[in-house]
Amino acid sequence: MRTTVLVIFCCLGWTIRAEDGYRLWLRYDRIQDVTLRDAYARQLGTLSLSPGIDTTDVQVGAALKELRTGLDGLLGIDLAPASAPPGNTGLQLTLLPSGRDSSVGEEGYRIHNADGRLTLAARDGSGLLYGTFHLLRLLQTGQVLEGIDLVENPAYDLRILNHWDNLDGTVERGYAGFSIFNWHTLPEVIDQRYVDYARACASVGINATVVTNVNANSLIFRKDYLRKAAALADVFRAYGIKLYLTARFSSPVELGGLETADPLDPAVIAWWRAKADEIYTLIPDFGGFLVKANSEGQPGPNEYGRSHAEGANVLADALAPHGGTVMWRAFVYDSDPDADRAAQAYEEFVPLDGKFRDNVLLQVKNGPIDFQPREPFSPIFGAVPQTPVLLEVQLTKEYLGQGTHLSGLAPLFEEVLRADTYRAGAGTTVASTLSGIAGVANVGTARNWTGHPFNQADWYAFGRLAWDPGLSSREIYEEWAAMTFSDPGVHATVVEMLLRSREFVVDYMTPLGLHHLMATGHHYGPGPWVDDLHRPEWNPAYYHRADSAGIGFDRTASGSNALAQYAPEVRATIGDPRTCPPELLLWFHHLPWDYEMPDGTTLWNSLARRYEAGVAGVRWMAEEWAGMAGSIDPVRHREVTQYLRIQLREAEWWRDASLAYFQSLNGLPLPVGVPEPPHSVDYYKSLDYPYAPGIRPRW
Ligand code: GCW
Repeated sequence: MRTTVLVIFCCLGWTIRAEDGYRLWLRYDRIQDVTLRDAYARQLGTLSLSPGIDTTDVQVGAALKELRTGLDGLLGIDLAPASAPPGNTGLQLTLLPSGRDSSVGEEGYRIHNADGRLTLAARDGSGLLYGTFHLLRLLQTGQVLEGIDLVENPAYDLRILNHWDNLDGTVERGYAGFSIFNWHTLPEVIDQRYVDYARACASVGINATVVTNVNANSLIFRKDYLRKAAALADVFRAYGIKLYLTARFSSPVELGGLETADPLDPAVIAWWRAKADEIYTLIPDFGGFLVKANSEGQPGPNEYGRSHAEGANVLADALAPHGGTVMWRAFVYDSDPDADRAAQAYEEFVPLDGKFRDNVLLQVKNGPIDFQPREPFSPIFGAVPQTPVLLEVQLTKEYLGQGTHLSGLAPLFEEVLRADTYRAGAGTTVASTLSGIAGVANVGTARNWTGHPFNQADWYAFGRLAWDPGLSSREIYEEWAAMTFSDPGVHATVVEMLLRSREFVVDYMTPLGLHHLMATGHHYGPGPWVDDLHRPEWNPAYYHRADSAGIGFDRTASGSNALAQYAPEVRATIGDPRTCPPELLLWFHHLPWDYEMPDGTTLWNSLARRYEAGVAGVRWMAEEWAGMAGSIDPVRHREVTQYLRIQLREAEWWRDASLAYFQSLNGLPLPVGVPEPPHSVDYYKSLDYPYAPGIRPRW
């Protein structure tokens, strides 16, 4: 895992090393503050294991290995595990017998310092592993260990990454290279990346992963592929990570040779049972299936006149004897020209509440449309009390700059987790309604895993929030910055950039509640003018509804009434444009261009200024970053500089193309301070991007 590290120059006392980003936040470079390092070394210099600890347990083994690697790097000490007798000083690892210290649950841990001894206590191997990573994080972020006494338990049992990785190695909506899972060389070749991926996940508390795309391929269920998947599961097990696979609903036909995939057909039921049994012989702790059905062309139970619950239940029944679960996605919409896409998932799934088996979770995207830079929370949260729900967020930046734009996602995650659904009275936050969190992964074969170095922070933040949704974005970014960049002089600015950047993206792409204005198919760049796609809800014009008189999607009672799907308290605020938060104004309201905003400006002027503010924000980030040149290792500094150059150019493009288009409808002048678009709207319409990620360039 250790990469070639060259000391290349010193700056203000800080040694800046060459860095390629592969080590993520688990860098473990030597702590340069000698006093602090000596203090840690005194506290952690010896290790004793309580008698109950089984060192042959793979998770205990992983914890001990990480501890040795971490302390070797950070402190330069060589811990010899289990060699030291239990004593009064040093570090002690303890397994809590059942009945003792009920504050620590499964996967949880306590770190406690008293009388010169630091104890890490947990109930199981995974708790020791998470506690180890926490301890190392305390050192990496320079925390004082004296008198420490903390207990951590995960908020949710399921904290899962979803890879949209295809069996051919491509990644749908992936912007960081190809899939890290190499189905060609598995199961023999165990790439060190699999181990380091698992370490990174475990370090932030991620305990499950779906390694295949929701746009699924039945082949994954063939024996040879299952053996390959089993090899991955073997690696992940040591890091507390369960493997899941996506299930293509038509697999009984495609792979099983049956004539139907009707979930009520006895042969189909038997096929799924046999398949589940087979999987569990190869992967005894297999997690279960993730399913996208009757959505965007994927097969599903509706084709046989069956409901989503009937479809999910047949898979759930097959997994139940083995303890597996089904995650059934609520991302379902059809192309009814009169329907509001934002209302469809709720209409489909809320009536099914109570009809799913106990081992089915409904997986709901954060907003009612599709991972936009900003959406209101999905009305399904809190509305299906009898069904466990997983929140799905997207780490890969399909709609937020496709991997080249710096845009920290923690504030987006935090916004949805803290949103009040009012379903069971005030304070029924989305977080309080969940049974787990899923994140669409943003990693690939890029040397630094995520392409843009700052995208590592999204992986980090996702895990931390899935473990503890009460954390603030600021706390998370302060940790990440301290672990990722050596010079403390840059941390505050890095944190500010991450905290503010998502709002910049919202402003230069889709301000004031606008949404889905990205160009067709690849979603790269602006395309607000597109209105000729055969499915109405794939057209940006469907979403903004702008004309000479006004703009916005009326989702109140005078429009689609999708607003009715929210609790009365939410409706009361949002339903009136004067009390609706400006960030969501045009999501819920269609308003005239001269509508007066709370600050007295017109809607048009306000909108135009937002576009400009987004661009100014990127300019600010570029200047701040340039100012840190001597304090950040040159490779990562140069990479981010280059990406910021793209981001600034594209932010200007978004602003200019959007304003030119809206001006072509309303003929209004731009307010002072907002530059005229340099080209006509026809020019922006004429641009095409054969190199946009995810499309095959054609002549
Ligand atoms: O956001 C859309 C994407 C599709 C994706 C789909 C989904 C995996 O454009 O590429 O398919 O969502 O979430 O299923």
